[in-house]
Amino acid sequence: MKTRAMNRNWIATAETLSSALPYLQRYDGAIVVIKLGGHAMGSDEAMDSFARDIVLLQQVGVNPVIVHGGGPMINAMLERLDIQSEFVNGKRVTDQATVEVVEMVLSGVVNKRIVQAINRQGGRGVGLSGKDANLMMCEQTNPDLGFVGTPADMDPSLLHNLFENDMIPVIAPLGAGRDGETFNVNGDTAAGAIAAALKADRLLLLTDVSGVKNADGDVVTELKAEKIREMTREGVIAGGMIPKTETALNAIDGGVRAVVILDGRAPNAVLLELFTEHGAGSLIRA
Ligand code: X2W
Repeated sequence: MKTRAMNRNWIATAETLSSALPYLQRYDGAIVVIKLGGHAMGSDEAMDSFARDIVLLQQVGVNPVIVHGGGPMINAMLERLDIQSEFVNGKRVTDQATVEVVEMVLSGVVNKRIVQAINRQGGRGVGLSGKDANLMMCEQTNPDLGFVGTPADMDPSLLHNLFENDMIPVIAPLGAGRDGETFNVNGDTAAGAIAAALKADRLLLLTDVSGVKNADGDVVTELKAEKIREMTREGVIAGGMIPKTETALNAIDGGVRAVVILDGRAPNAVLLELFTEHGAGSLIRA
């Protein structure tokens, strides 16, 4: 009994690998930007599994770029330091003390955790922020928000250099301002700007919801940009989903081929989306 079950399992594995061929061919040389939100980051095991999928992507010829968030980790550190923090329209009001903590937590702790997980799986992860090689120069979003930045001038040439050397960029969403300021950028916004600068084939927004839901609460697997606008006008897309769909629309306007919003906590979410017929989450295209 046991042997037969094992056999079926292995046969299924071989079939899965075989059926991935057209997808492997389609994504050969493609640039795929993956936003890993703080809420989608789980246990060490989940991080290892995510890293393994990313290293696999790189191994089969995809150029993956990770842009990460870390909102919950910033909150925890601000709390430990007794610094109050509030959000206005999904953006953290960021004073000087806060931006120092944001940079410490994102570039220091969260970024290195991801880099280390990738490298433990045999990849060559390189940790950066938008400051490195002027990747993402920013302007102040709104004086009321303090050091919150909007990406203004992108230079992705460093990323192309890393691709050529089989390295996997892992990017914290901070950018420099013209006067030497450090700006805190929303992770989704940063991922969208980086994907647009690279004219990426895919932007995957890994979050803690399964996708864009219709009025009945069912995930819509494919949507045109116009449908997103309509659902937003009707109030079907609301709350925390709005920054994600806005990022998706901006990225598509900026030249990204398609954006997928999916649940990053699901096992092998990235592989399921890219290399199977099934896909995952909601695919948005022009
Ligand atoms: C975010 C940056 C981190 C982030 C913040 O300070 O929380 C702004 O709000 P998640 O985990 O993707 O939400 N920046 C301006 O976006 O993290």
